[in-house]
Amino acid sequence: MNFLFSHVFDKSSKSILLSLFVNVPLQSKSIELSCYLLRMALQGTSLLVPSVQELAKQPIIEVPERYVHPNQDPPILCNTTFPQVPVIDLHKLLCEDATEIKNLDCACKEWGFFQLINHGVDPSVVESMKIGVLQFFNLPIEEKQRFWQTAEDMQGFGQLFVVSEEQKLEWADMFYVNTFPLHSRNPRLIPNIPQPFRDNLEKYCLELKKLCLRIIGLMTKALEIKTNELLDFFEDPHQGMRMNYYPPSPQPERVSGINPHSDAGGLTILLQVNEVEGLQIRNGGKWIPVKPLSNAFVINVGDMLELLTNGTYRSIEHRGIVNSEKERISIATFHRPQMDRVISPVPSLVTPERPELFKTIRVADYFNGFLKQELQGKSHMDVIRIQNEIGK
Ligand SMILES: O=C(O)CCC(=O)C(=O)O
Repeated sequence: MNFLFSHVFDKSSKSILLSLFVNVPLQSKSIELSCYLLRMALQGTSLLVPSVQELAKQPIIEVPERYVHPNQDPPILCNTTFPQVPVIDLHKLLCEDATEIKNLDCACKEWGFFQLINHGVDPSVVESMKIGVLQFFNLPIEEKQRFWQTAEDMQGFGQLFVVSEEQKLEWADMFYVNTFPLHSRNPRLIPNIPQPFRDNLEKYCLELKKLCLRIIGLMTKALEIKTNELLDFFEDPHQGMRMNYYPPSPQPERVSGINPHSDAGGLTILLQVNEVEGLQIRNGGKWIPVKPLSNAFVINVGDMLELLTNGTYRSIEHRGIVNSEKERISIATFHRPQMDRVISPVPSLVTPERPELFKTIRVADYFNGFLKQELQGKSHMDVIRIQNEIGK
């Protein structure tokens, strides 16, 4: 253990780890829990906050100051015509339809987002997931408490990226879990999720992992690079799932459901559970709503895929807004290379005309840095950007 301490962890991480072990009661020092805490000690935590779902049940007319976000960019008006996020057909892609491959390429270059139809995921698995997540958020608060985040682990119910007591909070609750690799799961969470939701979640996360690998494989075709150049990074990927519950708000224009951000990972697959509008993406300086399509997933490129493709595919800022009448639920499933991988732009996408735009970085370093700060735009990518003529 000492060898591990001195070679893998820096000084401050070692002291967090040691204090964790001292603070864990003897009877709960099972090997599984100890190993889990050891890994989590190096990852992000978030300050504990109360449930917004519970707050929104109160007869309030004004939202509490801690949830008021002044100076938000307005969305574009509904009666103006605006460009729509591209819709891509997976079935056509798998039939090697050259036009659809081109459409995929343009969507990833120009939008960083697309809606995927004919995605091949078993509809009964998706439907069970939709029912399960609603029931899970509607459990009595006393039952949900045992799934709440702790000071040491951001997995569970709560909010992410809360780094100070003064920080404005989002008008939403979320439930975050790591699903793959298995050792990244918190033994306190998934095994205690009520049935049949637990089994459905297992099926869903496996199906989405397969879909992610399919999409990355098709992206390599669109990019005209060797399949393994990208796929190797996503072999046995890390997968995390964030279920979002946005309650209605008495002052929707004053709150933020989820702050503008880009996703740190590689590829995100989002399910808009109850088809209530709320997701907006920044395109051409404007916030464009993504209209929920039934039987579609919203797919987006994350920062690590932007890095790997040397900026060819773009990780785009997006946000979630809330409304005054209806709750909104979404499930974002994130995929990225495993923590110990080192990533840099793939060789085929680095040319004399387009030199490297990003530095080489360990996934764990990028991800942990991302988690330690407030969620705000694409600012974390500045850490890895090389300031050459193209990258400016
Ligand atoms: O709820 C949404 O549509 C967006 C969710 C999101 O961006 C996230 O969970 O990172």
